[in-house]
Amino acid sequence: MTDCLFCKIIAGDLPSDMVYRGDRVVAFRDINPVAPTHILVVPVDHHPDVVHLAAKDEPLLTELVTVAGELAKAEAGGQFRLMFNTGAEAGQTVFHVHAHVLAGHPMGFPG
Ligand code: D5M
Repeated sequence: MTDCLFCKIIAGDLPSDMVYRGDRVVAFRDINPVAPTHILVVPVDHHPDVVHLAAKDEPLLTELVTVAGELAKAEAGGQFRLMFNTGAEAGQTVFHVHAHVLAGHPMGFPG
């Protein structure tokens, strides 16, 4: 999608701190980190949210979660929070599905 921020990052039209680039999934550091490790894991294909992704391409969702786990293991020993904000009311601001990988310090819930 031409007006999608994350499509532009994936295409290389906008800068990012890319930490993983596969054929179908990429990952880059969140611009406003809220944990020592805060990575966004993003499918190359545009899906607006995780429910849409699960309905249309379940293997891609599995790959997204697998990459999230590998990055969390490499950066922070493998314990992490995986978060998909889904809908504006839930805090989603970019409507290209992305998994927040948060790790690197103790966390309570919520917060
Ligand atoms: O998360 C959207 C996230 O995207 C939010 O944590 C900020 C991040 N963001 C926004 N612009 C950029 C760029 N340019 N690089 C890296 N990260 C970015 P949401 O769940 O939709 O609120």
